[in-house]
Amino acid sequence: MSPVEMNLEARFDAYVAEEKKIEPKDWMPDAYRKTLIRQISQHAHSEIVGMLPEGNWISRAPSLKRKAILLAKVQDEAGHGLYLYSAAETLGVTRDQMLDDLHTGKAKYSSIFNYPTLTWADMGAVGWLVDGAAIMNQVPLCKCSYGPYARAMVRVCKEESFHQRQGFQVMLNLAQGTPEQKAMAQDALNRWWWPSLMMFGPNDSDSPHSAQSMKWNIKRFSNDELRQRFVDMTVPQAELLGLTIPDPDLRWNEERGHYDFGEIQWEEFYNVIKGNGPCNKERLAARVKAHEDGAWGREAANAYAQKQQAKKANATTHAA
Ligand code: FAQ
Repeated sequence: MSPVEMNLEARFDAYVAEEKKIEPKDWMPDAYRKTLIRQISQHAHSEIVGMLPEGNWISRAPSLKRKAILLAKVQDEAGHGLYLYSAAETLGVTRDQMLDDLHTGKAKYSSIFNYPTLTWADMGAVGWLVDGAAIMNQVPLCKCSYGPYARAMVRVCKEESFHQRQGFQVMLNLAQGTPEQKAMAQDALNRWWWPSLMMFGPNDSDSPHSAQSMKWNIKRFSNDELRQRFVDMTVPQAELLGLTIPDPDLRWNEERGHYDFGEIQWEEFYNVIKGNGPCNKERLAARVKAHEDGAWGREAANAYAQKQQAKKANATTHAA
């Protein structure tokens, strides 16, 4: 690194340490830019792949009201994807490049969306647990050092909070329903609990990016800290629902002031993120097909934008 670059980097570190925001045109270390592109694009991919498991139930929602709520939620996730792709684009990567990386399997998206949604109760469990975990992870990102990401997160978190509540309400209705409905809610909790804990990423000791991302104020809390907060928040909610968290080692630890919980099956996590989860192939195929089927829409939008630009240029020439 040249002395000029060293100086720039020291100033950058000091600026970030003062809780100031980095904006797209500011100088930033290459590795900071690269980490943000990686994290924000993976996050964007998660939002749009995340539409698929719930999209699966729109046509089978048990009432018109539930259908409308689910439709709105799934649309919100598309919006989150858009804000996030736009935030990543400010770092110099194109949307085409990001989508290409997703479609070729080069880019990751959240492990959680590679599990199937088998019953209506899964709509409750996804909202309650998956959106609950997403909020826990994303509220601190509202204070991340990169301005466009932090600002996108403010709106995302407000919407995620509505998503979490609608999921909890689905679970509550089922848990207070017939014994069959309660059993369906319990079964969904059994299947979604452990994958939800995996969403926070590997244990801190096995997380290659955490230390640097925390120094740069991108991540404000470690994977394990956020996972613990999620467990502490969710156990009383499960009690309120009258459901049992599928972990025989789960117990309140008076000394720590937190719940202790069992060992996560990391082998399963790594298997899923390598592309071998129950639905990886199906999810990727659905995204590629949606992209190909949408080509005409992108072409039409581009043609329209070009026409508008030409019209504007024409009007300016005539006015001059
Ligand atoms: N799945 O060193 P770390 C949502 C990868 S919420 C897949 O700890 P980092 C809302 C990680 O990328 C879900 N891969 O990495 C919604 C890295 O691999 P790489 C999305 C994972 O980045 C709800 C490697 O493991 N939320 O979409 C996962 O410091 C309902 C080592 O890990 C976000 O993306 C995982 N779970 O920390 C939508 C939040 N965990 O890149 C629809 C923003 C780790 O070197 C319906 N992201 N990996 O190849 C983050 O906060 C961070 O990126 C973490 C990972 C915490 C996910």
